[in-house]
Amino acid sequence: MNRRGFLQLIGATGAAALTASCSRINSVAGTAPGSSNLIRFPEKTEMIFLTDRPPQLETPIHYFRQDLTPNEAFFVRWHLEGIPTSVDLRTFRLNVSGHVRQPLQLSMDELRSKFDPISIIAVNQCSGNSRSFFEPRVPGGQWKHGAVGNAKWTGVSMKSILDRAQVKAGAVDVSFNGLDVPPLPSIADFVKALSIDHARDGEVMIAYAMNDQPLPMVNGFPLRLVVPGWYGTYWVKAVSDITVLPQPFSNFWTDKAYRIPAGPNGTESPKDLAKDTIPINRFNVRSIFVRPEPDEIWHAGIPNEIEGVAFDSGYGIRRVEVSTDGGNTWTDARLDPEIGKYSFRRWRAFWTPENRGQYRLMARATNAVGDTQSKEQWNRSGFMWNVIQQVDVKVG
Ligand SMILES: Nc1nc2c(c(=O)[nH]1)N[C@H]1C(S)=C(S)[C@@H](COP(=O)(O)O)O[C@H]1N2
Ligand SMILES: [Mo]
Repeated sequence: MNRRGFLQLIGATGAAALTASCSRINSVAGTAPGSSNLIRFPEKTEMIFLTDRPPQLETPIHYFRQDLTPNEAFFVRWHLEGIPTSVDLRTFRLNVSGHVRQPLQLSMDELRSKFDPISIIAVNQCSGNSRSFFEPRVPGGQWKHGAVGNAKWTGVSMKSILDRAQVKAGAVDVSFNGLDVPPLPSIADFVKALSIDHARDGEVMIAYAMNDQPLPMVNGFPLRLVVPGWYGTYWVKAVSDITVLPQPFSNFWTDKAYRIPAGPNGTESPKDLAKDTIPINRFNVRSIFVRPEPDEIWHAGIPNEIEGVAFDSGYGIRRVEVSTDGGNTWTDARLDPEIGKYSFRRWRAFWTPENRGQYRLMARATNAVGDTQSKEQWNRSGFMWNVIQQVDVKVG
């Protein structure tokens, strides 16, 4: 079904469906640089293929030349095979229950009409973005740098929903469950939680629109949690059940998975694994080259525009420095205007290589509280990669 057919279906019947079919564009084998296995899912463009059951699709880097990542190119990550492929908006309700005086069952119409809408531009990034660069290698989705995207999210603040539900004294956590289901009873349902204070900070939101359009089915239609500055694992998709808890939340996905070493920047040594771990939380600071892409050939004697994006957990990017000589000398890149503290901050630098040859480019971002990127980093889960990126470019 094409996009228009999909939207017409929502308009005409209040129901939306996703055909489960998808097509492989190109089956290049191997991992040679630049060779990507592309796939097309309903409502999505050609994406870098990791897995299809459940879908894990990566955004090609050239989409980051735009401020906002188009919905059709936004990365996709699910844990469980049983993902929702259709949602009937006539019967769908967002349920709010647990430690509240006024449980709620909200229809999409009520969410739109009974609450003030808010919008926020924010980066969503998978904890495992760039995992394929860890050395020694670690198991898990072998993402390059495209398990991240920047979008304008519109919906209702979690605070306004919780206020309407009248949270009782003594609430500790709020858990979020989506419509996806485990394939076997032995596999834990994907449920995540935030502290009650975090859930009520006025920024955490339930989004019904992404870049002013309904969410694509595989990005959480009809509603998803948006947790600005925090890793994607908390951004529960197709969220249907919110439970306020008078005790700390606990399940496989918080007690065993998505934990990082308690030390600085979630780092540990492969030879001496950290004994203390904590739940993954806010983004560290990082920068990603958008141009040149690894296989681009640039020209001597003319100005080439180096371009990238940087972001952090919301302090804001203060500085991006670029090196064109493998890190010996650094110059400041020009930052584009800030379009939101949780957004990508775009940067660019003009560079006129004098001679032909091979050059090593590097970029290093620093945020408003002085955090910068790491020189080396490792952890067993392949989380929070923010090593200063190197791109080798051929000047012809
Ligand atoms: N219901 C549900 N929500 C989920 C997940 C999931 O498996 N099920 N995965 C999470 C993880 S780990 C990430 S990185 C983001 C990815 O969001 P996206 O697919 O829209 O890019 O969704 C999060 N929300
Ligand atoms: Mo993730």
